Amino acid sequence: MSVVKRDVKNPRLFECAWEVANKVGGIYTVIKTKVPVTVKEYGDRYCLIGPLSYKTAPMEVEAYEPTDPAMIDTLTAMRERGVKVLYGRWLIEGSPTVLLFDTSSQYHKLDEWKGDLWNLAGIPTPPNDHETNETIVFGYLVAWFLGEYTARNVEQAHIAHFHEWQAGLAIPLCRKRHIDVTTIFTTHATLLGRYLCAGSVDFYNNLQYFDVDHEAGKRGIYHRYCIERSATHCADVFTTVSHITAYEAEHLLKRTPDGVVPNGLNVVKFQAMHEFQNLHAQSKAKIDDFIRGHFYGHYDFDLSNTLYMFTAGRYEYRNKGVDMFIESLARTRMSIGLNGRLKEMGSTVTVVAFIIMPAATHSYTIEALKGQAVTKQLRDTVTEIQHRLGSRLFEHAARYSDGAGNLVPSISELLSEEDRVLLKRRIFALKRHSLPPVTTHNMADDASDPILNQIRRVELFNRPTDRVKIIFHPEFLSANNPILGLDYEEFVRGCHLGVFPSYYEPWGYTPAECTVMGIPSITTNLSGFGSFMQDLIEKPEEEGCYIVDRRMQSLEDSVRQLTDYMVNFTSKTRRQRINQRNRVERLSPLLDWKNLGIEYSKARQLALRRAYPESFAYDDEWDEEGDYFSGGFATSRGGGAGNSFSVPGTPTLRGVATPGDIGTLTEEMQGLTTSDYRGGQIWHGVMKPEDEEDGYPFPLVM
Ligand code: G6P
Ligand code: 1S3
Repeated sequence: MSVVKRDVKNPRLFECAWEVANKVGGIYTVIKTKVPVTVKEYGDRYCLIGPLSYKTAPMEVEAYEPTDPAMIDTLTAMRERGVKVLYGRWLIEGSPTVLLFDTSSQYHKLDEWKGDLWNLAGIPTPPNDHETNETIVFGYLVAWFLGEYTARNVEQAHIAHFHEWQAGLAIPLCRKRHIDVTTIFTTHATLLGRYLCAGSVDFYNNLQYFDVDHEAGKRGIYHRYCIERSATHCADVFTTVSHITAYEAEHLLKRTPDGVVPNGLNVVKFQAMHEFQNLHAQSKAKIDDFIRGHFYGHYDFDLSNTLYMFTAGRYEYRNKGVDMFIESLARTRMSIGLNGRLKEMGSTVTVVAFIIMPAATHSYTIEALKGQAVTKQLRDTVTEIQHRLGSRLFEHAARYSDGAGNLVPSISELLSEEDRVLLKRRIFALKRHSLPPVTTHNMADDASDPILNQIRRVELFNRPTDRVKIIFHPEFLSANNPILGLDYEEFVRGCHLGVFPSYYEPWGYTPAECTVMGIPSITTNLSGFGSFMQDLIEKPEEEGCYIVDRRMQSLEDSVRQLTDYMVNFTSKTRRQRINQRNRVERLSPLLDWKNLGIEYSKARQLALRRAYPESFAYDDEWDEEGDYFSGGFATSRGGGAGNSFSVPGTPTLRGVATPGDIGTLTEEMQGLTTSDYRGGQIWHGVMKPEDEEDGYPFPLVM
């Protein structure tokens, strides 16, 4: 590719995503948590590129002027032509350099660039698709930048890594313009996959057969699909975040990925094991406070015998498996769900199931606010009385005896008539004629909201007789909320079990986050994370990582399996739960970027080798030195802590020895199909019994 010999051992890395310093969804988590290990490897040779959002950038980025002459000249040249750009440090751990382009500064070029895109790649673009317009302007700006910069910095090799279709348009442009940069494209989901799954399509059994152009056209996303597909095909290296998405990409984007780069997290290790257990107890106490208020008047269950389960994420009812969660809590076509099973067993355990998914709402319900208010008044009153009672007790005791030998007075002697009246008033205020609400908010679309409708259908109404209570909180959590005022992380720590029975989930950060916080979770083998854990750990459920089979059994059986997992969880003693949390937390090195970052290093290495083969021809000793495999990464997994009395044993892994074993990125992978590179475990869709109906999976139970 290159006419000049560039330095491939000290390359420059540009990582480009729509969510750089701009939180929209999961890719922000990927980029942000990965920064420390990438900075460790690349230092100042690393630069992230994203769009300039005036809403978030002032809080996230500190501007400074570059010192690299090629960067100074490039930015000067672009600024002279009206491009607005913010160069600075992203204020996160690792403080990486970022380059943010203001797309609005070049909107006047949109039509010209649209025409160019059509001439260059035959990609059509409709006039009013804002997201696509942004993608085009951003893509052209990034390609412009890379062209200018690589022409000025001719010493180093340049790697440009792009995430998702919104950032990927620069890839075909770099290819067509012969820009001297090697490119990587990582997809975190496919456009078509997401659309198809959200409908009632038997997705996994038909992946090979979809007429992709037709399906994209039917959904009005043909132009977006073309951008995604051209990025996929023009990249030197193409990767996805999981094997299941690799399989999907092979069929929907028509390129077999070069390998998988699993998503990691920035794992924070506590000095002592009990620290995260203490955090659980502290956070749980805050959830307890909310529960007392929410269930006022019906607070007839014992909080020390109550378990908090939850699901959370973007409101994708079917894709995120909320439908299966609710069904398993209540009842199924052939068997009773968790609520019925607990009643049948005569269990005294109460389960509160939270659903945290943002939807359109008007405000909090009066009932939800009132519950917290009356409980708070009661608590304040009890505190006041407690003080008065304490003073009286002290006075009495200080006098040694009342003369009648009465050393310790009874409570009725200490409680004044006034206190009694006040307390009674507060208790009467707790009287309630309605059941505790299933949602905390007034929903904009109450009558047709899928979650509310399913709750109504399965009749989970928070009755006193129900062992399973449900709370739908249709807003993301924040410590500033007047109700359930906790940040998401605090909430997760306070819960006992995360439940994420997803149908479409390329990776799935929610159960991964539970794992690193030491909270057990349930996921499925249709999620990237679930399959990843199943591939690595021999008996994941023994480690507190439960995986529902949504591939090889009927829907009814999957629901039953999920119910069984939850029922078994409720039978654990406190000691068993504590041990399980310790075991789960021990899995976190598997998800640590310090280990998983190696897959990104391998992708970059492959990209360099493909773009500059001549630089590697006589250089194989480089591999043997382990240059790109070391870089500060740990070389064994699951390790760290030794076996001691209070520490659970290391989980049994399926023979993986080095971080590199997890991924799949090798040059030899070329030409294979995804079923080959799963090491014999062929991905062949999901089982669908003949009698299973199409369409909505859970029929009405009358
Ligand atoms: C942590 C705390 C313990 C507490 C326990 C409750 O382990 O360190 O003091 O008893 O959590 O666990 P549970 O599963 O009942 O919420
Ligand atoms: C995607 O975000 P989503 O929730 O739309 O990317 C995430 C990061 O790779 C991934 O965890 C998730 O499964 C995908 O679906």
